[in-house]
Amino acid sequence: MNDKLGLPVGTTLDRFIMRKQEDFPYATGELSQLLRDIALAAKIVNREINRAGLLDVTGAYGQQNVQGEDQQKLDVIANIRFIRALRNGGEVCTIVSEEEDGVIQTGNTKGKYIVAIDPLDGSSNIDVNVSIGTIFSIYRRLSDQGCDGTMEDCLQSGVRQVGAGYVIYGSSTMLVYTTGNGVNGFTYDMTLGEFFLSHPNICTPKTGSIYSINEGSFNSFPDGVKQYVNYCKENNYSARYIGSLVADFHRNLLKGGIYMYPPTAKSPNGKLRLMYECNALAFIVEQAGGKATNGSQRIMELVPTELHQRCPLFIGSTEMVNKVEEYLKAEV
Ligand code: AHM
Ligand code: MG
Repeated sequence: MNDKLGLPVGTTLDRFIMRKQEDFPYATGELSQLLRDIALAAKIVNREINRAGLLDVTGAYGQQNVQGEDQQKLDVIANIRFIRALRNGGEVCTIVSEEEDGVIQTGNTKGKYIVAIDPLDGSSNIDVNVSIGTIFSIYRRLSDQGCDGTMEDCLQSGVRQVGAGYVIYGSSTMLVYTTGNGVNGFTYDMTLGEFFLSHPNICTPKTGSIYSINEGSFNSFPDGVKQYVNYCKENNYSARYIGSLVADFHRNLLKGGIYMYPPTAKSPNGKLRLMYECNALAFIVEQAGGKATNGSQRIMELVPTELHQRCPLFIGSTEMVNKVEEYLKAEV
């Protein structure tokens, strides 16, 4: 926030995290440190993205990730930056990343936390200067400290998240996160190199009039989704689809709306990944008063069995998610 002269008067992310920690007298500060490490990596990635057109880092890297998707150079760069920051920070023992087949052991065997991350989501939009994002979930390990994190530590359901957030690299860069006590958003001031609290206590509207879905796949949507999309049109809702999950989600969170990625012929389980895309946003939307399901079950209660598991996603304003669920239920 700025005063009348345009000078920043807001709380920095660092101070905010510190104040929150003071609310919990027995907290050791490790989660706070972890959040600061993520913020640091986000600043570095933001710098790389801003200079992307100048540094020859746009375009394909020439390899596919574990999911058979073409990696972009910036996917690889962001992956390296976040892993490095989490490794150096020391609080995380194990990382699950969209860009890596298996788990990444940081060597910090005393670290208490597991992080699941999509380092750069929507990266096919980089070349055309459209908003992209980073999405992360934080879990406390179940195994004892002193050794690497286990698969059981990683495959925890979303209800066990202790923190989650995203960074949107947009017309301005923002970090939005929750540790289970509401949702707060911070805008990056590039000139000062700081995130400032700009969106305290974000609450999402109960309903809205924006629907976000890739309608090009309409013919292979489940009938219930087809009917809901038609319902949106009959009610003159606005269709808004950037094709960058964080950007679509962020707009709907602030304005009210629904984002949907249903099963399609091309992606029978939906396209989005439970562990580092759906769970994090589900935690945030619930903390902001919204809802996230796979069409019938709460996203955060799904139990992952694989690191890169996909699931359908219906997320946003509660009344809108309820409505599409009604149509899906009537279909059976
Ligand atoms: P990615 O993780 O490979 O970038 O894919 C996820 C992205 C989301 O950001 C976006 O909402 C979705 O894929 C778009 O998919 P589609 O082009 O099938 O609509
Ligand atoms: Mg992604």
